[in-house]
Amino acid sequence: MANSPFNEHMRSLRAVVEAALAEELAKVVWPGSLKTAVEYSLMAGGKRLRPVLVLMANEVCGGKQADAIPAACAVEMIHTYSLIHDDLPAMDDDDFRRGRPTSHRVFGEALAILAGDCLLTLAFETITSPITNSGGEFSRQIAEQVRLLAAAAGGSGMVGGQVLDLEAERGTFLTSDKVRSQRPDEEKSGYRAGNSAVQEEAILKGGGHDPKDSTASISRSSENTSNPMAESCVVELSQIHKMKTGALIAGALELGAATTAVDQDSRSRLRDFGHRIGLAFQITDDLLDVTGDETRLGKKPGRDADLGKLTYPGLLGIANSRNKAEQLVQEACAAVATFGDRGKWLKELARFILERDH
Ligand code: GRG
Repeated sequence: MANSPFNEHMRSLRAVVEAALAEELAKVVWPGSLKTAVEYSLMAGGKRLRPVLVLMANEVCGGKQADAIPAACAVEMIHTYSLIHDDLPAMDDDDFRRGRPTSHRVFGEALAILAGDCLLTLAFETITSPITNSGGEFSRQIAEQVRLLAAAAGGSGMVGGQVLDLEAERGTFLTSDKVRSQRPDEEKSGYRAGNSAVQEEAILKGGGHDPKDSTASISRSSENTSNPMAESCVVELSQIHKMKTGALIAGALELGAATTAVDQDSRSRLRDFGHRIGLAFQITDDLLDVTGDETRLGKKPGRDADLGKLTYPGLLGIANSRNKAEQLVQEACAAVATFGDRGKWLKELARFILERDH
């Protein structure tokens, strides 16, 4: 399995990403401390899932890989910035990330915040770099990529989802009793579901919830409980993660497609695939926080329970959460079936998300 064609392909795409990121960093002219802090987080390994998705989407759409590399780097820069900020004391207050002490533990809070800010802006510099490389000619395709990246990362995507997640943790709308009463008995001793308070109205009105969006029904169609109260909690949780984790993953796939001249139908199929694997990824992440191994994870498991987070295993139990993730991956694979054999790497990657141990 270690040398399967899929693993070989993943290794080669990751190597492309590592080299391209190193090349981007080599070009910057910044104060030394800032560069050191950015390099510390950006070059710390990581699965490189999102940039690999950009490259795979470009590949499945018949594009040239070189055209997708700036977008792939930009997505990973934004992802890394989000991890640095998410680990800060004002958010999750984590000590370890990617197997090393978190940025603020090493460089202090101020420099960690600035390293995150700098990665966010570097992402836009990088994605627009073909403009300068091509002698100043502004291409419509690059403008579209900038729009997609900003939408995935901003208030109707990742940042908006993070806000809803914080509100779910700290607020008061969804009472803790409502959540506590939904936990399956088998899990009660394992972890707290938390003092959850998702602001339902904000979720229903806001955050990229487009009624015409074919993925808007994901959470309901993948529902696995006959309890309406638990169902409503899971719907809210799915909406948070559709934005917080899913928007950048779906955005990566759509960005990959936008580096080619592929038709709209293929593009929306890739976005749909992304939303479904994004949710499956988050469910797996929640499961790993309960069942994962510290050495493989590169951070301590059990943080969700410590922080009182609302999670899928907390609401549905471990077995139902696994089934839900499995169902989402099947739906994702069906969405890209029209690509035929060219879609095989995407399908294998969807399975990898389900089976990952870190
Ligand atoms: C702070 C603006 C801001 C946003 C934070 C996505 C996010 C939003 C924070 C990450 C919190 C978290 C641990 C979410 C669970 C899912 C997730 C994104 C895990 C980390 O991604 P991986 O597993 O990490 O792809 P690597 O290190 O492999 O890149």
